[in-house]
Amino acid sequence: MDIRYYSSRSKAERDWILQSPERSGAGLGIEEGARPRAVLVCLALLTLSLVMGACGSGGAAEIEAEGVWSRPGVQGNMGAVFMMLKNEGGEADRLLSAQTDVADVVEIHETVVEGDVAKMQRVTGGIEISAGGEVELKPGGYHVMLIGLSRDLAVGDRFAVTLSFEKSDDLTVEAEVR
Ligand SMILES: [Cu+2]
Repeated sequence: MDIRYYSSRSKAERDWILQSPERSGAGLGIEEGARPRAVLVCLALLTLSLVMGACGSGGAAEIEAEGVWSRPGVQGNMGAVFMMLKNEGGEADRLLSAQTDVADVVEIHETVVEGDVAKMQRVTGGIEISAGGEVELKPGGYHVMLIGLSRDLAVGDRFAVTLSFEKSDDLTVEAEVR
């Protein structure tokens, strides 16, 4: 028997391996055991790169909010927040909801005119911002409705509003009371 193959092993190891033909594959067994781990690492890296790719600028929606402002208001009454929403990404997205500490309830509304009556209604399904497009929330149109102000909003005050989208991450912006 040629034992040079085992020359890097100690005599005790050689003897142990040579005792049983099945064990002669022990060295390979370690290699084979390592293979599933390598596959798992590859899968993990692939998953990570896919996740990172989805977060990059490659087509995903990327919303920016500019000129965020609010009307003044009195505690207990209603208020409204306006802004310009820009989608810098390559995919359409939707503003679905908003949150703020200064109101009990926050809804996405639009003002619609029926005959000579202007009324507000909730926007079902959110406000769509097309890929590369922009939508202005402005008096007489879309707005973030603040129902039940928890404090007075005086000109010059600032407060945080968090916007939630269908695809983009939540975006917290500062509204200025004008
Ligand atoms: Cu409204």
